[in-house]
Amino acid sequence: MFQLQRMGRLVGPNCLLRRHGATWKSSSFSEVLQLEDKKLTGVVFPLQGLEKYLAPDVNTASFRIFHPSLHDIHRAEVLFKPSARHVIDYFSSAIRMDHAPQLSQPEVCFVGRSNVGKSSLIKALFSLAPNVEVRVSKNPGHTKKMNFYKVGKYFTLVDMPGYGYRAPQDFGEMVEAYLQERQNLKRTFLLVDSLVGFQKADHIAIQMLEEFGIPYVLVLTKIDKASKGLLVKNVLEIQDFAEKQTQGCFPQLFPVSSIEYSGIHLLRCFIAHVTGNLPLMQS
Ligand SMILES: Nc1nc2c(ncn2[C@@H]2O[C@H](COP(=O)(O)OP(=O)(O)O)[C@@H](O)[C@H]2O)c(=O)[nH]1
Ligand SMILES: [Mg+2]
Repeated sequence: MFQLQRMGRLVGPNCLLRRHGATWKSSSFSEVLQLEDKKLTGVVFPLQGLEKYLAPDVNTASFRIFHPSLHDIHRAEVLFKPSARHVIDYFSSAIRMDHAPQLSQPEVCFVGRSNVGKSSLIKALFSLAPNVEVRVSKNPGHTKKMNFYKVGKYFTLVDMPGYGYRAPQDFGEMVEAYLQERQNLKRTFLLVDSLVGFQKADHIAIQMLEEFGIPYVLVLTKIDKASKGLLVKNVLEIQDFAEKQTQGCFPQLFPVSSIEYSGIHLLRCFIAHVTGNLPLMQS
């Protein structure tokens, strides 16, 4: 048993682009495409956006392992837009594995320390479906349930209870049972806070995923809050760790900001791809 518990510019009448200091915010890909090239790269491919801050000898090959075309990113976005025939919504919650809904469609889950940004990330992924009620707990460590969100008949996203700070004792067991038993689980996203990097609880979670042989992906959250220096340091350390010290970890990190939408379009595309809904035309 793993001890997880211890541990403004307007360019058209309907344009949603808003100027916020020096930052552009947009959740829709067609709007993001209107950004000038440098900003577009930073928002859509945050790892490449960091390349200019790296020493010239740093090997950035792992920054482009998943590198879909802009066309593929646009195709993926269609899955995240609801319509009368494609309903995206909260489905149910469970406090134990035997309460989890029986769903056969592919599933991905989001795990990480309390407050790392799991629910906010799901909200950002669903920003094109603003009616989805994403359950965000007011007090850190109080999301005790697994929350299931169905994206039509294509896939399900699962917001898992946080581990670490003030997490009740049964959290580890619930997460552990889900990861081991869920047949339709296609990928686990483990979120790490870009302000603090890996914490002890993250290493315990990684050890568990490695031991179970579950494929997982590291996501670096809140990148809008970290200085470029800190971000580069954490990105390089985490990439290096993923490449050299893990078996089941996808060797490319996904940095995101759920406030500025950086990395969100790429992550939507990756989720569509790993759930078998988007064969890539180019990669
Ligand atoms: N600046 C910034 N804050 C974020 C981001 N993601 C989450 N937060 C904040 O971090 C806190 C915890 O987020 P939440 O999604 O509830 O974390 P969870 O416990 O992992 O579900 C909240 O105050 C969020 O507003 C982000 O990308 N940028
Ligand atoms: Mg939450």
